[in-house]
Amino acid sequence: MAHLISTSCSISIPSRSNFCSKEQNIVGTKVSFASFGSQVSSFSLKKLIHRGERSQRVCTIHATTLPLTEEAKTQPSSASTNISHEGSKKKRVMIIGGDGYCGWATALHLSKKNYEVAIVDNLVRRNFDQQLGLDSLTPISSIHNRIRRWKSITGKTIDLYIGDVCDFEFLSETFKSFEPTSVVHFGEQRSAPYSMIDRSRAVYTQHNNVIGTINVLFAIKEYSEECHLVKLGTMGEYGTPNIDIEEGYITINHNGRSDTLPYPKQASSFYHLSKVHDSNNIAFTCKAWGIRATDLNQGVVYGVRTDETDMHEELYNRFDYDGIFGTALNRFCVQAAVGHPLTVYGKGGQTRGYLDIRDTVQCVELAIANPAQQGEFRVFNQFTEQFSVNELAALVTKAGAKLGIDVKTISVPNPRVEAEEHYYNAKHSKLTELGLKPHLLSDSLLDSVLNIAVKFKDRVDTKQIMPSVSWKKIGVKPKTIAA
Ligand code: NAD
Ligand code: USQ
Repeated sequence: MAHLISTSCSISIPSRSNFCSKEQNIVGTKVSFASFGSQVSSFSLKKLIHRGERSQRVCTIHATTLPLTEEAKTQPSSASTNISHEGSKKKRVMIIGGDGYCGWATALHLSKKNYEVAIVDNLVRRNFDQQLGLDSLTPISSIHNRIRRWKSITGKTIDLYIGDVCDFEFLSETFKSFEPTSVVHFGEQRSAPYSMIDRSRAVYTQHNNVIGTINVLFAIKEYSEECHLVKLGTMGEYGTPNIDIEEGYITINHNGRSDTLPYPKQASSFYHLSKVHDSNNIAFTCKAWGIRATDLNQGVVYGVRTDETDMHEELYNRFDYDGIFGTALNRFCVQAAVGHPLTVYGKGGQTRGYLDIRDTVQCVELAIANPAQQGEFRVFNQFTEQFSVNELAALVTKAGAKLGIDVKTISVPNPRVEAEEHYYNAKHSKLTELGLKPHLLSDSLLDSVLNIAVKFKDRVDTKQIMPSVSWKKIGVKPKTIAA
């Protein structure tokens, strides 16, 4: 049972690379961040509670924020009591990056499905917003309030560990304390434009992502050898080759001999490259140490609502629409809602795999429920449909017309270096074979994403819509993004 140990203890988020300045320490209840000459931000941490029987170091443990009297009063809702997962012993899932877009929705989904869930997050994503003057379209509560609200509605506890997975000491303590049977690793810097702002963000992205993942691999080897790693990779690792994209591996006949080899990787940003490096490191440790891992090469995610985040406004997920963290379809819906022309980069023939956020959570659940074998490095392509940017623009234009919105499209000079007209046919059958029931991009689904955009359109800062990061102009000098 969790118990209150302090309302003002000291936690430190360790500083690494240029990104984390000396000020990036949490002292008492106040946190300050300063980096790249941009804004300084702060937030409060309240009511630190830990799991007494498991925790070993006070500084790593930071769990629910419910007042204890309120915790005792809450009961599981009827919605949650009839859902359980297989197996006599509860599976313990550590969700790294559980305060983010995919991670938050997944944490709630798995908690509702009766998994024991812990979120590990250093909250750096919220700091990027403050540094760059960005904000989610949807208002999002603090992680503490999110978890408290979840507990009050469902009676279910989500443990919380605030810290950086690049700090191995911190990560070790979370492993020893929570003893995960699965780790879902979402906790990376995930924006391609962010990684292309300047040298320091490129270095930060690769350091954060590659070192964080290596640490997770070492933690599994050291503390939890049976633990299944479910790692979020990206379809962008493959690039846009002029042949079909397979799921992870391709069989090649060469000079009379044949072998099944990792599919060639041609990533097109320092972010996407960090995922390639992760995949190589994971594959190596599966062979060398017998780690069991699933690499989910996810396409672009869209939407914001899941059954669980819909339960209360304090459970709302984030929805990025800006030129750095916003992704194509989500951006187009917001642009339509505020009367901004849809920003098609270049010729608009760029084709990618897409999926609804409700399918992200489903895919992760399927991967956990059907784990890789010890020593296996399994790769699933995680998307449900392919679209070109022009096709997305046409779909949003049609959906806008139904709502009485006259949607226009402009061709913006492409800030990226990428093929604008190309062949694209990526396989994605392995998750379907495991039972994925996709939510395809129907008119009604697009209406619902557009409706969310319309509902919150007064929160949109239209200055953040146009792209501000150029792949070709990246330089050494720290660049401050104009607010
Ligand atoms: P997000 O930025 O919303 O969430 C990432 C979370 O990880 C944030 O809460 C952040 O604070 C945390 N984090 C980052 N570095 C950390 C560290 N060193 N230690 C602890 N926590 C850390 O991103 P998202 O959109 O939820 O993406 C999650 C994962 O899925 C990423 O790995 C991303 O590459 C992958 N992915 C996302 C998409 C998409 O369309 N959003 C598509 C394909 C793959
Ligand atoms: N694009 C436009 N206009 C826009 C925004 C994007 O034309 O306003 C184009 C881009 O040039 C690109 C495509 O749309 O060709 C997709 O861009 P995106 O910003 O939606 O997605 P991307 O940068 O690839 O990254 C996102 C997530 C990342 C994830 C990746 C999956 O941020 O974490 O890894 O999707 S994938 O694209 O399959 O690699």
